[in-house]
Amino acid sequence: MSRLIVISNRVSAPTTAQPAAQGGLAVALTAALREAEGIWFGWSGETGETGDLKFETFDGVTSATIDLPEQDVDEYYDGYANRTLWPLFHYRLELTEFEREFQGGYERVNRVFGEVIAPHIEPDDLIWIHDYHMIPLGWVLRQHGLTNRIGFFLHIPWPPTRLLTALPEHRRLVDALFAYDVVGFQTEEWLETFHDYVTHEMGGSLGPDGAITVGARTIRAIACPIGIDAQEFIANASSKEAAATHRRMIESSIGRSLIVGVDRLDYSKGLEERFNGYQRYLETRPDAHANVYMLQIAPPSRDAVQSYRDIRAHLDALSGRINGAFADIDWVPLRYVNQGFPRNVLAGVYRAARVGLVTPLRDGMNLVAKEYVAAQNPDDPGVLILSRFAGAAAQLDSALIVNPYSADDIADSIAKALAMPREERIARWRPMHENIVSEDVIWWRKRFTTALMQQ
Ligand code: ADQ
Repeated sequence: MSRLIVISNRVSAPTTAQPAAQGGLAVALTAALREAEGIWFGWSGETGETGDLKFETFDGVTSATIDLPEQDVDEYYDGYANRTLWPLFHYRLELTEFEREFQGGYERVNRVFGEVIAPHIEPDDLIWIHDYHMIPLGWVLRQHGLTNRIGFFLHIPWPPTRLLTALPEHRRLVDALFAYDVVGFQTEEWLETFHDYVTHEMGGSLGPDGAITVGARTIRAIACPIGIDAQEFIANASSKEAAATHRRMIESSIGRSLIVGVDRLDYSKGLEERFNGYQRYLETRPDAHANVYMLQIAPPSRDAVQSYRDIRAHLDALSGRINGAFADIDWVPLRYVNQGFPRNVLAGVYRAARVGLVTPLRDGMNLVAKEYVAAQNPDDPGVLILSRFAGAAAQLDSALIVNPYSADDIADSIAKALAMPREERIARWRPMHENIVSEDVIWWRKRFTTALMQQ
């Protein structure tokens, strides 16, 4: 059997230092790495001279990491990845920074990754590279003479051609994708926008089974939606910790219905617009005040980037204004919490919530929507309100689908969700739950690696 080599910006294989710090992606990939005796390569997250790879094997999985010098972290990670590609790929041209140094740092770090990783690759290894930090890495590995099957999966949206062409080096970036054998996107929509670029900007042609030909090179591009570890999350939701959290939430809500949001603090998640929508609900339904409250959990991320500090400051102010305007002596309408929680605690919070409010302005997939559905009580499930601009909306189409830019739409959906009879809640929840269980993270991993092996 071929080994599986996973390469991503950050490694989340279990280590002796952090045995349990695993999300769904890490769970799926570590299971595959364990079976295939593979290696997970990436940045350690530490700043320092790039020395040799540091190998660590824990619980049957080997990880190999390097440190990066401060300049590389500034230009590659905080710069090109988070200040150029992330906003551009989330349709936020006004937040996108175009700096030659960023692009230079990005290509330099990808070359460094290629140099340190290439000597460890064996001829029949299957290589799977993840996300926008590493788009050129497949091309770099080809320059080192590697002829292995190499696949790439993009976790975020693929932007429309007219936006992408604002990037001075757009053609160079997309050319690099043609070094892969298989390129995977979260949804058909992102795949279609990629097709549009390839046909209009590169003169490429589309063939059967996802084949795309540009010049002499043919690759395969597929839609392959990521799932969650559904079984683990369902088990989480009925764990002792989840039950204790559930009790704590119910007790503290004294009969009021909970609306929950859980997101990294990121402008793409539509948090300001969500708060505005909740505010509109409170303004237009004064009778509902005594019956409802909202909990927004949003751990800060990417603090080195100014636009993230800005959105954090806006949310601090907006949450304060909402509570100032509507709170009563015994009621706070919005609990706004900036910290992370263990997964079984989150599961208990989701289960206690009558409404899950997931309203990104643009999102590759959005795993919180799937976790919320997985955590519900089958006999009395809550209602998922989901942005039409989340990749997850293609699969979870029996949610209440909203336009996240419209405060009225969010307010009306909250009202509808809170009034929804149990039969309708069950009828909407059931197909979503079936989808989450059948197209889980193991299904996703197998779908991608099977395509890569067939290519
Ligand atoms: P993210 O943008 O990080 O991922 P998302 O898919 O929502 O977004 O995943 C967030 C994960 O972090 C979830 O598993 C969630 O439970 C966890 N999380 C969030 N807040 C937390 C908290 N306070 N405590 C603990 N855990 C918390 C990117 C893309 C997405 C895509 C994923 C996977 O932007 O569109 O779905 O990759 O491909």
